[in-house]
This record gives sequence, structure tokens and C-alpha cells, in this order.
Amino acid sequence: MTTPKKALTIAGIDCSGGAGVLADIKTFQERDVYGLCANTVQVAMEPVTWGHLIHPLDIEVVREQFRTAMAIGVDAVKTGMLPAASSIREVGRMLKESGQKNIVIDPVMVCKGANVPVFPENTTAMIEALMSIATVTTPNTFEASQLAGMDELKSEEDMMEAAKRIHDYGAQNVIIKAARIFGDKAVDMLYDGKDFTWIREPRLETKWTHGAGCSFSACVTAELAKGNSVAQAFQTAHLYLRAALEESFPFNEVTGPVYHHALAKRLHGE
Ligand code: PXL
Repeated sequence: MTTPKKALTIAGIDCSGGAGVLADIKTFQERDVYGLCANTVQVAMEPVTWGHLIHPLDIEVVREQFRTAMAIGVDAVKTGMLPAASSIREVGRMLKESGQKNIVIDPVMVCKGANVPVFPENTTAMIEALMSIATVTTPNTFEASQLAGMDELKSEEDMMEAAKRIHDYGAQNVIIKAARIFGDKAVDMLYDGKDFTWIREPRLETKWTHGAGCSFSACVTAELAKGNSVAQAFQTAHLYLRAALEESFPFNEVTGPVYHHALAKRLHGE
């Protein structure tokens, strides 16, 4: 009998399957980790504008799902889209009380192409309730600047400064993904409170990046669930995403998701 490691995602369901819970569960599966979810919001897309229609679930429903997951037992947890400061705080409280190890916080603030306003109170709640319990947090440069209280990040020095500030909130490891700010290169950086690790690559030109952030943090979560180190999880998540982006595909002219099976297909020679 194979008993797989298990990971829980506390996030929103994007019905297109590109981002959120579905991206997380696909990633867990690709990395041989059994996936569970606690759904926080249901997201549908406006078929013409592709604007996001976001329907938050009652926090009590989230609590019930979390209780189920804790009764089963999981090896790692990640958080994604949380609809309001109150739910951010409640999820932080539940996670803290549970004593759960391996907590990955993806501080989702905006969906690409969507007009979701950035609520300052959500950022404050993220800092107070989630950064303090994060084994790893995985902001993009926009989210990192918001969390760190800095202007737009423009350089590797800015990334280092933001990571130090976020680490000071209590996040043990900070991974900042800079996919856009450098034009020709994509840079991922891990700060563990002592050292910086950099992965620099030529930037991949693709419009089909829906779910990239969710999938990256889900891969980190899956690797931690299997007992791998944060440094290893960082490298694997980078490889997973690079392959998934190289084979991403369009839904229409506006948007398209990453292809989850890309890395496994290469490794297995399919
Ligand atoms: O990519 C951010 C994100 C996270 N979670 C859900 C989403 C999105 C973007 O569309 O829909 C549920």
C-alpha cells in the first residue's frame, strides 16, 4: 500500500481550472502529493471581458472544511485567495491553533487582468495574521512591495530589501518572483533570513501565464509535504513552473493557463 503525503490548499476555486484550488491540486498530483482543499471563494469569469466574478463563501464553511482536513491530517498547507481581512485573520488563527507545520502563504492580492482592488486592510491582515506563521511566503514583486510598504520594486536590491522586511514580520523564508520588472530576464529569489539564493534566466515571452503564481507556491508546498528542504522546494518549483510556462496554452486571445504535466512528461520521456 502506498500512503502518499498530503497537502491542503485554502484558496478559491477558479472554475476555468487555471488558477486557485484547481491549479494547486493539479500541481500536488503532478508532484505525487495527495491534495485536499478548503474553498474560500468561488470565481467565475465574464466570458467577454474575462473579468473575475468573485463569490466569497461564509467563513463558517471554510472552518468546516479546515476541520475535515485536520481530522484527516496533512503534511503541508498553503493559502491562496482569501476574500477579506476578516477571513485572512480567521485562517491565520485556525492555522496557528492547529500547530500545523509547513505553511506556505501565497499572498494573493490581484488576479491578472481583473479589476480586483487592493484593500489596504487585507495587506495589514496578511502581515499580522499570516506572515507571522509562514514557513515560506511567495509574493510576486507587486505583492512584495505592498507587504514591505515600498514603492514598486525595480532592482535586485529592492527585492532584497523587501524580503528582509517581510522576514522581519516573521516569515521564515521569503521567495520573491520577479517575472516582469526586468524586461529581458526573470528572477526568482529565496531569502532564508541569512542568505539569498538567486535563479536568473532569460524571460520567457508568453501571454499564457494564468495560474503561474498559484502553481509555483503549490509546488513549494508539495515538496515540503514530502520532507524536502525549502532550498530544494525552491529549485523544484522553479523547474516545474519553467516547464509549465514553456508549454502553456491559450483559452482565447486574452488568457491561457500553464500546462501542469510538462515537467513530468519530460522526465518520463512521454
Ligand atoms: O492568480 C491568482 C488567483 C488566485 N486564486 C483564484 C483566482 C486567481 C486569479 O484568477 O481566480 C481563485
